[in-house]
Amino acid sequence: MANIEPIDLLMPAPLPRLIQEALEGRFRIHRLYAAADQDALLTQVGARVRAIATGVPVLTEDVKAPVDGALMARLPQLEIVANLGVGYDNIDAQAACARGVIVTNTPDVLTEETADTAFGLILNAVRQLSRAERWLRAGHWRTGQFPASASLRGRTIGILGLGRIGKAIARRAEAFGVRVIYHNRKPDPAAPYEWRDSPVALAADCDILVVATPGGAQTRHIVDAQVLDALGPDGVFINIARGSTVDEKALVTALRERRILTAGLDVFADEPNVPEELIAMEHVVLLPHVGSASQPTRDAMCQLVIDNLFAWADGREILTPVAETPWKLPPKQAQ
Ligand code: 8YV
Repeated sequence: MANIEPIDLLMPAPLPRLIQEALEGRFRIHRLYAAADQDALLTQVGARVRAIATGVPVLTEDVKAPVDGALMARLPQLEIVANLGVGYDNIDAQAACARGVIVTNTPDVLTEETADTAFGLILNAVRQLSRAERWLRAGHWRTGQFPASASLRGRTIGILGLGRIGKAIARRAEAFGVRVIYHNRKPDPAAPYEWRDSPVALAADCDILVVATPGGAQTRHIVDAQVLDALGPDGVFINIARGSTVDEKALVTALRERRILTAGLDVFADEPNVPEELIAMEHVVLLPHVGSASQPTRDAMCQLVIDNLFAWADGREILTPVAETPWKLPPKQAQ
């Protein structure tokens, strides 16, 4: 092993130490985010880079690092892009497919954690728990009574995107005695819930609309003013998917005008920038994209990134390629 030449790997965005330490030695990491002159770094090492490791949550306002066709064009030897996160809308998977580059993500290991967060948001938004706690801490209990909230009892949860995470949310809803309906492009014959043929129809027939779709162009603004109006003045909107799935301006307007009751949001259109108007709304629950962010789950996600990269480096079958690049071995290596 000592004689093996390290593989050049590009890291467009900073990743947790667990990943960085595990890769050191076998990989030569080029930290694009830390380069004073990114263009110069790409010119210098681009032709040698065979792998990318990246992720969404670590991005800040200053470090937006999409892995797009333009970047891939500068990396002619690229074979794999390993993403920390189940969502990979930060990567142009079609462009990767066209180049025979495998994209991997981190499904399954974060499903239950993210569903827990979704349910926390649902309970919090419906019962106004964060607001009640702020009220207590501010000393108001000595002189008054916190107003009664809405209830989960007898309500219907509408899941937009009944995939792995959507199903885990639905299972929780069942345990809470709450009815579930859903919308996917096509009905899922194995799903024991009623299907609705559009986001508007789903919103019209539920009380709590939960978005659990992937992000990206296909689901951009899938929740718009019309969907929010269909949800109605007693409706609760929950998003643990991607900020891009909702027209955020329409959401702010609907909340301001009380055309929906409240919202619980873990994701935003331009993270980490949250619209001031949302921050000022006491009845809305806002989280800093922590859906999967427990330490054990984040560690499991990191390990899957590491395992995918080492499997590829060793010529073993890759564990979790995404749908657009379903190869277990990169076409370039299999040739
Ligand atoms: C993380 C997520 O914030 O997995 C996802 O798609 O949004 C979250 O788990 C992040 O993407 C991890 O990189």
